[in-house]
Amino acid sequence: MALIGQRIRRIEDPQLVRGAARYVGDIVTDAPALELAFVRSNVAHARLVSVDVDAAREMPGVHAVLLFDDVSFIPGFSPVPVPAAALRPPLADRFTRFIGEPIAVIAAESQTLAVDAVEAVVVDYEPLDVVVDVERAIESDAPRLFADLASNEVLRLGNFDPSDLTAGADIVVDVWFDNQRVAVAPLESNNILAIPDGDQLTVYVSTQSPHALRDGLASLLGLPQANVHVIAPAVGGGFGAKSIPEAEYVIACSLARQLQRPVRWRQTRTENMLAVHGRGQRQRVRMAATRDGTLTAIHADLLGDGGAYPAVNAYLVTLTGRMLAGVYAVPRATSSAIAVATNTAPPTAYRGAGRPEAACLVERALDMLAAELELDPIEIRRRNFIAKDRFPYTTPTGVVYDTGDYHAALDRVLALSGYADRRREQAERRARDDHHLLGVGVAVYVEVTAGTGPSEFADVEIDAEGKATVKVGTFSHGQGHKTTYSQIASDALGIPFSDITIIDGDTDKVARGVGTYSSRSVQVGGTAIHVACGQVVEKAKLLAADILEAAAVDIVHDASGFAVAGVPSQRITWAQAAAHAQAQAQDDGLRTGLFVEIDWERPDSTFPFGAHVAVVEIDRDTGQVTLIDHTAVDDCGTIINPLLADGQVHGGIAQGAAQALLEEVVYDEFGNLLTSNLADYAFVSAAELPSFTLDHTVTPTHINPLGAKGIGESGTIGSTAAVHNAVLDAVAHLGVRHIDMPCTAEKVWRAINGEGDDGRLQVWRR
Ligand code: MCN
Repeated sequence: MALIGQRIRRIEDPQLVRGAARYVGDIVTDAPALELAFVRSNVAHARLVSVDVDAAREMPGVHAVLLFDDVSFIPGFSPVPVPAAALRPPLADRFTRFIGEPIAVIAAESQTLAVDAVEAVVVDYEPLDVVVDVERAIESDAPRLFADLASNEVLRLGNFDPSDLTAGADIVVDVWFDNQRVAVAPLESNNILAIPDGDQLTVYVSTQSPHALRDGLASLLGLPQANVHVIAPAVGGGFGAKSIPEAEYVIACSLARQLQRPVRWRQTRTENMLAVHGRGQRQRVRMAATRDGTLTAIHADLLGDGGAYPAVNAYLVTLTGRMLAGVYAVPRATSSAIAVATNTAPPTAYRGAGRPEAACLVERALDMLAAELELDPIEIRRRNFIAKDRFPYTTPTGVVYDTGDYHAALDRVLALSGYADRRREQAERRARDDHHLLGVGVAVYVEVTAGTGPSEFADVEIDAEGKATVKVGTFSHGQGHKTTYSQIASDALGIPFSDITIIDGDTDKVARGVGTYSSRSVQVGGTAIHVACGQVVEKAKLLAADILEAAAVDIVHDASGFAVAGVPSQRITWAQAAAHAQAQAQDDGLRTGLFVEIDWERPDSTFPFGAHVAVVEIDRDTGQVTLIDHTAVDDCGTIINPLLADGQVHGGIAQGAAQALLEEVVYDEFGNLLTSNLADYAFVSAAELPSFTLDHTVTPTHINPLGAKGIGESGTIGSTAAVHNAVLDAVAHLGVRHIDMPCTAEKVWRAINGEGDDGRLQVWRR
């Protein structure tokens, strides 16, 4: 029986649930590790007049105290070109630009001693004017973060002056949205342990991309890659934010080399909340249509909050612009994108990374347009969908969607969610002026997966017992790749699932690798495994032909091995084929045995899609919103393991609903972070969520032989917009047109009571 498509339970879970998994913090070193603690800025914008570390240096157990002048590398990681003046220094250099920015680092015999020494450092700040809001930051008289730059804009791309959006339209809805900053908040914060041995360095680190991190560390430390060995043990969640060489990591590694002692940095929860954020985009959207709701144009002006050193977020804002057409055959879609520096922590990638921002914008504006035209939200969507016979479809933003069937996903989710009944119930509640308002929100999304990282490495080898070892360059940090990849390999090889071993997360064991992000692993890493396994089968056929003295074309392969077609009695097992490969091996120093190594290059990205329906209940007296039902129909092409895919969607919906209803990173006007711990930050828990109803449509892609697209971020992308729309649907009859996320009780109550935020809505009508 083929294993692809089976709901196989995760083989990873027993050790996780038993507490047997080993995280970076669990690794014990022979020589005790020095622990790092950072002196961090408690002023959002200041000139550093002096940093007095003398007392700290004298404290018992302190081995090193470093300031900017003591560190020579420039991490400055950015996927898009930002001006050199705005690159982030590893430790603050004369200026500090956000609360939490590291100024000095202490290495001491224990974490307690290091933290005590941090307290002994005296920093003299000369406070400077602070700018926190992106719209304020681009004003000409705004406080500037970088004296060498003319303004706080660090990146400016796109079409700033769309020609007349009213052309051919009867209505234009013009509105502002705030896609707020949220905390990534993984269960395990950032962690590193660097163990030196002369010029060699072994690094245990909580990362999504061990090879990329090794390459980054090696280059910043000025070492050959071969001298750096990165091991990612169990990782307690990454959600997009554990891909880059953090400045703290490079400092830990360089101190370990310098002091020839293991060095460990454990990021505290507060440090994580201070530094690790996602989203943060202000959006002005103009959506134009004819009277019957046919879209004629969409234009978005996007302001990406890059924080103090715009880098990853400067790229993400451009990705939002590229996905602006959504699932609709709108003839014009244009955008401008500005990445703005503010006195806040620089946001990074967070589950969906640029695509939820696009889906939220399109789906919310479309509901507003429907309301203005008095059209049903379902009807306006159906009218504008890209028809399924138009794929591959090139959007006006130049993106090529591979495959899609948006009508099917919407039809399925409406049926499954009991949409019509919900609408009836809503009408009844409104008729009897019920204090519990019912809202039904719909969102149909398309997203891009494997957007970056075009190739992946796989190495498949058969051993003397006929078992397979698969090494792969992706790294599973919660996605269950060992299970999923074993299914793929088992089907391709005909070797039992339990006889397959998957190895990832170790740069010495796996020759190369790109990593896990952009929901790329199954479609690129999984395909690499599938293709490599196919080639191993072909090699084994040659070996079997040799043993059986037959022609290779006559050899057939099935789960019990290899045989000449029509002569099933004489079989060659995998073990025999592997032994024959060894016997044939030349003594030329090259790798021997039955194996294949490949780098599979994906021809293009894939475009998963789906439709979500959220149902909320709002207490009219308090504004409290409760998500009472959420139904998702997602399409990631061929599903390798529906159980695990559902698990991915579950987690994604939780995070998306949390952004719509609860979570927000809040700074005050002085740049103080008001949400620096899990008591002040409204982190979602299971108690706030209903059980979800999930289903899938299956529209395979032609981009890879598995037909698979990504699913790791879909739940987030569909749910944020659906839940947000549900809240607005619940209060629409009270005259409320918009509430920015998160739709907290206070905001909803204010909106119901006439103090709402209408998104500065303007409507032009012909
Ligand atoms: N899957 C499947 N069939 C497909 C696609 C996926 O069965 N066609 C299943 C597989 O079981 C696979 C899993 O879904 O193991 C995820 O596959 P994929 O969509 O390829 O995504 P990645 O493995 O590349 O994971 C990355 C993605 C991203 S970008 C974020 S952010 C995220 C996410 O995964 N972070 C996570 N899910 C997470 N889950 C956990 N537990 N922790 C995180 O940090």
